[in-house]
Amino acid sequence: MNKINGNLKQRFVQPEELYSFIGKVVTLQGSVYKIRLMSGFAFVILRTKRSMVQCIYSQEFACFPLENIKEEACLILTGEVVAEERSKTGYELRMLDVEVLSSPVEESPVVINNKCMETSLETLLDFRPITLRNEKERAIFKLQEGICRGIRQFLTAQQFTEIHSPKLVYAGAEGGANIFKLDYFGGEAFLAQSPQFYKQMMVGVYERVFEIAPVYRAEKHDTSRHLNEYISVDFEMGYIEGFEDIMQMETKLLFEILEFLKTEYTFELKLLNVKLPAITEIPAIAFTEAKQLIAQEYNRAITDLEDFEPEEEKLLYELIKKKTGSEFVFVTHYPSKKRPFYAMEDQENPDVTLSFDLLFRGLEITTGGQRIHNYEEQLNKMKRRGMNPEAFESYLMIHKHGMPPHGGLGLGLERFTSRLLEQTNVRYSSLFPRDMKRLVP
Ligand code: AMO
Repeated sequence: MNKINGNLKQRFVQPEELYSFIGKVVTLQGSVYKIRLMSGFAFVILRTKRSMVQCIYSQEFACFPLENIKEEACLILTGEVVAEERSKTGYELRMLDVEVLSSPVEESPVVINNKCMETSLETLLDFRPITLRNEKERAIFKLQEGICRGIRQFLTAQQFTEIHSPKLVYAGAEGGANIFKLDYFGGEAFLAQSPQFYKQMMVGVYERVFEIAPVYRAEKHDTSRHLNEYISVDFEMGYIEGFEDIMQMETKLLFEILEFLKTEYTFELKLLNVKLPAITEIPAIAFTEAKQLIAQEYNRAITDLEDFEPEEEKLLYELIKKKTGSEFVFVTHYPSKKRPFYAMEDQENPDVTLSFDLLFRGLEITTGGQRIHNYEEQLNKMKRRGMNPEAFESYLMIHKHGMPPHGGLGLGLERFTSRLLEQTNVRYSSLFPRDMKRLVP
């Protein structure tokens, strides 16, 4: 009988260690990213887990014909590491022998090995399984991984517990019509619009919780900032003094994410030429004040009293950047009418909530605020809104059975990534975007 002892054999050299093997013959694995024919030799670029390895093919050293390898073939390659000043890494691999593990059976429908993908967003997404192999395309999602690792590292250090809440739910938390309904064994269920109810429930258990998971919005409009499935970064914390505590925590979180990227993801930051924003302090402005400021400075009429128009978000960004240098701005005290039933109202002015949005480079990336923790207060607000409290019995258990003052936020991972990289469409930062027209791949 075989016994599995957990020791995965490391058969090959890791590309990151190649530098220490100069002068030695090594074996490594990877895919052929690009073959560039020169006179008398060829450059073969090998795509490995994170980096590209420059290899040289020459009949002088190789014991196989170049025709044996094609772009996108998967190889086990044996070669000699030689110092080479002109290579970006300071070395290259002189190809000696290969074992071809698999070879493509069709020509690629789209060129993926140029510096940037020179194609439309549609084509980029249609052929996602292969276009993601482009060096810059995959770097976007490596950076996104870095953002999530930074979040986990910071929040864990702040004693938040990571949770996983259900995505099949009995009711929507965010209101509105953008909820996916499904048949659940003959009954009705929904896809979670957010982990709102569950993260609040879990504050009663752990005091501080967070979750990074997909959520679903049946948005029927096709815009550059809406997806039907996106990754929501949520945290929720108890024993807060006010919603300002949440903004403080988010500011520190963003600062720490950027610091983490600077140390762990320099390769991708450089490759994608990312201009990281400076974060020391983030200005905060009340919603009505922001509306008036935009109207005054840009001589615009205020048409929507309860929300920002996308254009206003961009103008506010310009204005705040000019005045303070910050690329982020918190907008606080949103009108109660526009916020969900769980949002706490300002005691002094119940028309507004103790809530905020964070705008980054002209786009809303976060919504957060303080929640109602008092049972009567929550019940009354639901009744005022014509909701049936009985339908929310399991949620209201937390209010009935003691909850600390608490609040939290939800940050759209794709929106944040996309603004960080200054992309024109949030889909560029979604691995396999879901929108009204796209369910494949
Ligand atoms: P909200 O509905 O504002 O708040 O969503 C929070 C953040 O999620 C992102 N987002 C989206 N990203 C891509 N496509 C969409 N269709 C989309 N909709 C929202 C945005 C937004 O700021 N429960 C509250 C959060 C909280 O108070 O804790 C909520 O979900 O970046």
